[in-house]
Amino acid sequence: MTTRRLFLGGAALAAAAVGRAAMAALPEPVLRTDTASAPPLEPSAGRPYRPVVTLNGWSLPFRMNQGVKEFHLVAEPVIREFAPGMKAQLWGYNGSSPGPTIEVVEGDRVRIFVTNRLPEHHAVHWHGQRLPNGMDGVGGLTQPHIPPGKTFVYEFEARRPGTFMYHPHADEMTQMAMGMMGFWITHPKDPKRTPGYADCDRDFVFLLNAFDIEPGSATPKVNTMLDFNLWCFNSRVFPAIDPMVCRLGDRVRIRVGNLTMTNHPMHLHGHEFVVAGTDGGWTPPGSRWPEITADIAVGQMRALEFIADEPGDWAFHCHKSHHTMNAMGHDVPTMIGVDHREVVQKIQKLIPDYMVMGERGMADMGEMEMPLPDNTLPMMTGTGPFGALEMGGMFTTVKVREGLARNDWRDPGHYRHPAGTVAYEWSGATPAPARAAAPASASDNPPLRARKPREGEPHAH
Ligand SMILES: [Cu+2]
Repeated sequence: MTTRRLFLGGAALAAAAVGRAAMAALPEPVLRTDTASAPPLEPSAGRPYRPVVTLNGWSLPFRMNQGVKEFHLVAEPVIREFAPGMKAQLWGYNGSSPGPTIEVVEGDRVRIFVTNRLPEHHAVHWHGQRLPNGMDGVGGLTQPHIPPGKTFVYEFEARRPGTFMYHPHADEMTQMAMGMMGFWITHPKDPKRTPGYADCDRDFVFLLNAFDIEPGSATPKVNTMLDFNLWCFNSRVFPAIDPMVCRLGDRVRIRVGNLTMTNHPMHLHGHEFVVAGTDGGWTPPGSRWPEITADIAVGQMRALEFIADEPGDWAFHCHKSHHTMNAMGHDVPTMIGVDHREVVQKIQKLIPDYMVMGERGMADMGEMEMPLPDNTLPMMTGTGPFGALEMGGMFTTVKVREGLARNDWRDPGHYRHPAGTVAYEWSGATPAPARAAAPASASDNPPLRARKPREGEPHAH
């Protein structure tokens, strides 16, 4: 909290400018800086629904005002811990990046107050919703921008059940690169009569987002187009992304929205899932096929559904291998097969701490305690029951356990594998490999001969 106050010097001024009297009619803004996944927020009023769990995030409480569901979003600078040892200066909503998840029910009349405590103007776009054009939140196109210190009101009916996102549509490149985004769930009014929709026992939501933060610094470089170095679920990186804990046999839904600048093939181990929903709605069951990887393009949302029927700790990650790493070391040269012992001895006379890395691959980095710049995470990190995981970035686990209570979301710790079910070292004799016999003469298998262009011909000039 102290750090937050220190950092918000400018924002506090803007807040004062909003004025106590003007704020009196607004719903109290609820702020949360905790990075742990909040338990599902049961609806306090209005139509019933089964709330979601936002990974390393939370759902925004609302108030009912004469039949209208009212929320108060505050756009402001925030400090976000990506993983222990690294905090970033971001922009977000209500104390966190991403902002809180908004949960409503199909048919709800919704009023959202948006207070701008940023140093520049703002506007919020409700990605995927059916609404009056003037509520779509595109600064300059459908509304005037929200100046710093001002509060605007958005009001519309949540017409279509589904999974949506919200994000700035004002200086969008900067504001999204700084971490401004959030999820929006419109639960179906009549779940049993909503085509393609099924109630789930565990319903997780998170956004894919990416940042470019130089090792040793804390503010994202907002002009980066592709070369990001921190690949996140909800502004967190492995090993600090919470596991998704499921009871054996649960019907599970994971809704993933992509607000990065590239696609992410999201991959689940040990189970098959179907894409049961997109940001366009629930998919017809006859259109689904089993998958273990779903590529999620920029600006898309995919709702993945499966039965968690295999106990264990199952990896769930982006399949681009650079996206399961953190910031340090992507630029180091490949040293596999290079014997540089002699050079190292010479360098160590000058720099005693100099280390050899990468001769046998990069796995050493997962175990090595390397000195890093302040506020920097190792490239490959995390430990499991069998040693170093050598991961980072967009990686977490789906933990499937027998005998959990229906509402138990706590991390059950490492999976305890039944005896005889873990890969083990072969201790017997290793037979010589059977190889194909060498050809009897060279003419059976003539050597490949490359012919250079214009070989044997005189040069043109
Ligand atoms: Cu990825």
